[in-house]
Amino acid sequence: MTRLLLGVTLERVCKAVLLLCLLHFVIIVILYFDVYAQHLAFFSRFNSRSSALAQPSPNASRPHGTEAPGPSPQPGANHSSTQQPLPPCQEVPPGLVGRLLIEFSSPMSMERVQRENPEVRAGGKYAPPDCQPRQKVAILIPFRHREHHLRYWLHYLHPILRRQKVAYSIYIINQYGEDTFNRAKLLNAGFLEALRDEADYDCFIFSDVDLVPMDDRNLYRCYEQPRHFAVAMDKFSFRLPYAGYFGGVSGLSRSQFLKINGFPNEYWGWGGEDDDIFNRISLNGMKVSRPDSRIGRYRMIKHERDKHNEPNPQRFTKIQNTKATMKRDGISSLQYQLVEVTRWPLYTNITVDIGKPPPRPARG
Ligand code: UDH
Ligand code: MN
Repeated sequence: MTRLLLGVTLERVCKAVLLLCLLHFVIIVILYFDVYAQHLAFFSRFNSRSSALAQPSPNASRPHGTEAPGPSPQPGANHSSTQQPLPPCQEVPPGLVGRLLIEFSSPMSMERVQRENPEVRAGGKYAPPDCQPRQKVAILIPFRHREHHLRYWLHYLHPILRRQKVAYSIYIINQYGEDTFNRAKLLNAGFLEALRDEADYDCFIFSDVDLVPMDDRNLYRCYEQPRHFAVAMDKFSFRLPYAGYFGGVSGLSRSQFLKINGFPNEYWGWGGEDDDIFNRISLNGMKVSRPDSRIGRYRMIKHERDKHNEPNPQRFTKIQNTKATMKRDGISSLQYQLVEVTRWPLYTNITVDIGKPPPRPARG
């Protein structure tokens, strides 16, 4: 009798164990398919993204019928309409690393920079894939014959800007011909051409091609007040050279830029235009904002003075007259010819003919 009872109990226990095993197996199968389905969804998203980007990029106007030379367009962020809306990017990007090691001794090739930045789309465009950026930024670089500096700039800046989680495009504003250089007029032309390319930029950052930030906490975006980024450059012993310095790298929102009537067009050659811009900002009731000097540190690639960019002897008198000149000289009076727009993998080149300085009135 006791044996029979023991046998029945044992049988029940065995059945229960078997049932548990079966249940366990079913749960494992369900979980397995769930993970598999997620993988499938991920890869199908990835595939649709790369195939969408295999299309030729819509090109900006090419006045002289030029083709974008070099390798084919690069992939970049492109969200299909079926995807969930992205969460807004965090105010302070989580992936910043702080102080950076910047050096210009090892040679840099464009092939290497391209290879190391596959996320950048044709024309030097990027948007964070995982969050909705707070601003859309056009970065404008006044340029002529500084290809070796540009390679370093792109090498360092693309990864920094990606970590900073902004949507951005890089525009090289290349001065056509060999007449006297005019940094501020080039930047005015760049402002209009960037907006012709994409009409919804919120923010414009104006950077010399030879200046690389040494800290990625120096966020390339626009602020409540016009921003001066290059606070502590190595060539000025990491100090602001004077309180009203606004040179090197600066940033204005679209409305801040328009409020000051853009930049002056009449500073030919080196110097003064940045002080004129500083005056415009103050005269229009705004105040320059800056990062802490421990964060706003920069290295400038060492170079000699360029040809056709001699110091402008008129700059000292001109900066005394900003109040009188800013209303007539600026983005409202800008004249130039667009020569060529070319989308390269890591930047958009915009070549403009901005003319030459007016002849000096004869003395006597
Ligand atoms: N730029 C060019 N090409 C030129 C001139 C200027 O691309 O021919 C652009 C470039 O973005 C450059 C910016 O304009 O970074 C400002 O010009 P700059 O770098 O010549 O100005 P900076 O104040 O130099 O750095 C002054 C000359 C220093 C000579 C020192 C010799 N030891
Ligand atoms: Mn320089």
